[in-house]
Amino acid sequence: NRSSLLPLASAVVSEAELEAGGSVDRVGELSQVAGVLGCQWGDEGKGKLVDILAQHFDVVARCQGGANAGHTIYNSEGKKFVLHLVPSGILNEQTICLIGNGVVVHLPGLFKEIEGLEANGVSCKGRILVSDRAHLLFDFHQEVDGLREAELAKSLIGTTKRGIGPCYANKVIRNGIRVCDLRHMDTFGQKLEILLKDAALRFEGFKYSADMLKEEVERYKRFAEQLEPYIIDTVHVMNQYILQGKKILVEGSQATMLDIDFGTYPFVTSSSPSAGGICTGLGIAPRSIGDLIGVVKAYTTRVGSGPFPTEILGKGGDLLRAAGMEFGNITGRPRRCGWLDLVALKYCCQINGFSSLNLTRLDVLSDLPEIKLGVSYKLINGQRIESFPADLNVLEKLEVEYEVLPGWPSDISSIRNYKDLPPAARRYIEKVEEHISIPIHYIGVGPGRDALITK
Ligand code: 2SA
Ligand code: GDP
Ligand code: MG
Repeated sequence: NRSSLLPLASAVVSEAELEAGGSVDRVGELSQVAGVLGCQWGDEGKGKLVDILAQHFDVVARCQGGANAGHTIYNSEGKKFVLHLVPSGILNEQTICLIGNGVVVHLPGLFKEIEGLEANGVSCKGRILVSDRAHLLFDFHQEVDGLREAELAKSLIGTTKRGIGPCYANKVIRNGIRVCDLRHMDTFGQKLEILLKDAALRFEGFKYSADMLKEEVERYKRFAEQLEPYIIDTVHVMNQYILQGKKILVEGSQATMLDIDFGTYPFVTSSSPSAGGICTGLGIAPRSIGDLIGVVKAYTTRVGSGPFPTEILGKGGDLLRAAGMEFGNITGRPRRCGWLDLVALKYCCQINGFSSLNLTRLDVLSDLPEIKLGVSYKLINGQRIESFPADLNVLEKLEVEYEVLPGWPSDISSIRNYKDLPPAARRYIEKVEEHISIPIHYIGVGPGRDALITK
């Protein structure tokens, strides 16, 4: 069921469909195991789509990242929730929310998030499962994250300072502490001491004492008890769910351009937000995964440092930021804004093999006299390239070639049928499809649950 491999004709809404209203039920068509992944540098609106699709899935699972994610969703009364570790299926009462082995879990943050949800009437009891293989992210990881950034000074990555890199570093260097270790509190302190000693040796500014260690172990003894009902072998559970025919939706966080392997390294996160991260982060086989939906903003944003070929510097970027209210969910940092980059998007689509795309925030582009689409890159020597370069030196010097399309001077946020979109908005969508050869099945025209056009 990979419509990305089908000819583009499948992407275009037929005349008959347009006559019928141009709105198609795409959700019912999704495979048993499906995924929603970010296509750019994060904040594309993955949470919103996951929340909407969750009504049709039994399980929503996170496979990578941690509380660096900020997924914004709204309930049917329009109440806003920003989720960091809890999967975006939580507002749908029937959905089980699973945190897979690939996620790094900050327990104080997780419990705070659950408390906040419960206080706002969202029942989490018995609905959240946490992998016994997931790595624990401690407060000290966050401190180390800050110290590393301070050390990098001008060339800092611009992390969320949520401790993500340091925690994955411990995982990969093989001295990390996992959720299952909470069941052995007798040796927990020794393991934690090794990590703290390491940090103190490495960073002058990092202080720890025997008393601090003791206090942290006592705190984690309480967390261990509190977490016990949530802990499970999620690999076994996920594979059982698949055999039982349960519908599973995987929620990506961050995005392919921030992927540790495929992103603009070193200005990336420390996990695999691309398709491969689903298998490694949940322990399910590639062949069990069907549809993957790529979520892409109608323009581009990036928070943090690193190359951004289609960035609009100066006033133009400020205007787009103001129109889209583009500020980080956790850190409140202004997001850098730019045009849609089809070279980067094609690269991302190659890596992930999306069956369809969700183009989000199309409403934000309303009222612009013209809209640019980055269609190719030209190197300093004039050579045109079709692939996304690995080398930051190349990326920083290249020139982007644009196609300029007319804008539409009207508010589209209350439109629900494709055919009712202004012709220029449809032209923009179809132009992207033409370049990417993947159908855009979902179009976001507002933050609310209902503000989605299916095509
Ligand atoms: P980290 O913290 O180690 O993962 O940071 C490494 C890079 O990854 C980027 N990153 C993000 N980019 C956009 N949104 C993210 N989540 C929050 C949000 C961000 C916020 O939803 O708004 O509040 O600032 C996210 N998480 C990680 C990060 O900016 C670095 O470039
Ligand atoms: P995520 O990290 O990919 O889930 O995205 P974020 O929640 O960080 O940022 C996306 C922002 O855009 C949130 O504030 C969403 O409520 C909002 N949003 C999602 N889709 C749309 C859309 O189609 N139009 C508008 N105007 N806002 C949207
Ligand atoms: Mg976000």
